[in-house]
Amino acid sequence: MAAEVRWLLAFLISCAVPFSCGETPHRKFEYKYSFKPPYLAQKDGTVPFWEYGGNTIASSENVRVAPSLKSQKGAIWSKLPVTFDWWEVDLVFRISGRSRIGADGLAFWYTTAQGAYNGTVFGSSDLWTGLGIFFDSFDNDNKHNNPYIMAIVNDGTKIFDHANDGSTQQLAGCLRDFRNKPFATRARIEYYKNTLTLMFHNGMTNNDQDYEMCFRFDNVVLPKNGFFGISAATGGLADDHDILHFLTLSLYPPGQLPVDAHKVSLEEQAKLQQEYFDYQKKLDEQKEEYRKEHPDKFRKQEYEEYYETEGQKELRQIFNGQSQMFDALRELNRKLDEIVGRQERALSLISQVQAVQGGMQVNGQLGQQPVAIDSVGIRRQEVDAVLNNQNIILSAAKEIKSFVGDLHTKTDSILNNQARAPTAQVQPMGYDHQSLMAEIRDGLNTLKKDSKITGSADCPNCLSVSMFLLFIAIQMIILFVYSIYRDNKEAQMKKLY
Ligand code: MAN
Ligand code: CA
Ligand code: CA
Repeated sequence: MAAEVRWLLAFLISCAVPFSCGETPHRKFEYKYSFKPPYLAQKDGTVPFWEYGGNTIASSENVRVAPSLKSQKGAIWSKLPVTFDWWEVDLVFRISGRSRIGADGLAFWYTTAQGAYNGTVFGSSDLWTGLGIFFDSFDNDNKHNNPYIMAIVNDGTKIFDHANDGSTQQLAGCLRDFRNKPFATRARIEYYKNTLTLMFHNGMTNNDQDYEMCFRFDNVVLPKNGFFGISAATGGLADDHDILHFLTLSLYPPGQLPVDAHKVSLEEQAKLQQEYFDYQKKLDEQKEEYRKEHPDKFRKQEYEEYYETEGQKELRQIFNGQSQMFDALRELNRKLDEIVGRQERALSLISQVQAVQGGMQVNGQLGQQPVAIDSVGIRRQEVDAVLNNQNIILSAAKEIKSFVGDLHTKTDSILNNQARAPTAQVQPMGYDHQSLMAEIRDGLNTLKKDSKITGSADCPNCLSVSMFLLFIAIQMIILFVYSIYRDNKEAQMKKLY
């Protein structure tokens, strides 16, 4: 494809998307065809430039077109017919209810005459002339295609097909959920140069720009000087149908904006804006000065920050309660894991015992006395025996522990004493006796050998038997005296510690 053709195509597509060939229409806010909070309804309940009836309730914050009660109908209509050809209406609304399925829905109207307040089509009149856009929440034809948004243009002859959700009469539509959303849902309905466009915001974010296209339909011819209206109805099922904003803008092709006699010039606008900013700055400075001059008054306000409203208190309590519940659940979970672990260990032990039991039974079949084991696998006496053994081991361990403790304290005291008298020697008990006895034993053995030798051959230089015995006796006496002396010395040492 040639580059020129591609550029031309791109240009045509870009022209087709935003209105006609690059033209952005001028927009003018029309307050006589709009309502919004705050002070949406006056103290007497009226909404300026609007009329409402049926079960509709208007408050300072919104218009509840139909409340969530069975078989309710209501509508709100602009008092004045529109005086401009092209328009955009920004609807901000909430359709909410406690049941999984709601009913019946909300309608936006642009018709040659105001409709009824308790009509058969979403709370308003059938056989209308003009446009109806329906936010149909209930699936009357059971085709599983609701909630649905659709446009129907009527010339005053068509009876709305409620049983089939108007599916055979619709001009355009889209399947969108608009019930129970975290933020308000929005619809931007634009009628400009016979093109009807519906942009939808699904209320899942708080971003004003999150619109997506529901439909765009060309060659739509609507009557001039129509009335805007909103109606809603409930049936066997019910939702609250609330309108928060109804903002109308008149649209004008470039260069066709009507000259307003009261309109201020651009220069004057800039001058006024500058004045406003200056005033704002001056006000901020004065506020700061006042704050410095009267610190006491502001301290009170500071303290007020520490107090919480009933709502904040309730929220905090809910949060705390939920945190506690979460902690308790986590603790329960941990305990459950522990129990499961223990159970698994017990089961593996049982299976081991059963394996042993199997082996014993095999042995019994081979001629030995079979051992009677109950269904669990361990007999009561065996358990008792194991427990007794465990107790014995435990007491033995305790004794060992106390013995080691004693030993420890004694060693400590010895070491302390040693530290106090570094020259003192601590010798192991009984060492000398053993070494002496070993020496005696060795001596006797040598003597035995010698006597054998003397008995077998002549030995003129050898000792006589009597001399030998005397020598032994003297040695024994010396050893005995020495051992008594050592014992006495040790006893004295112990006394000293
Ligand atoms: C009933 C009737 C219907 C309505 C549904 C849902 O079946 O009132 O007209 O659409 O309830 O409210
Ligand atoms: Ca329906
Ligand atoms: Ca349906």
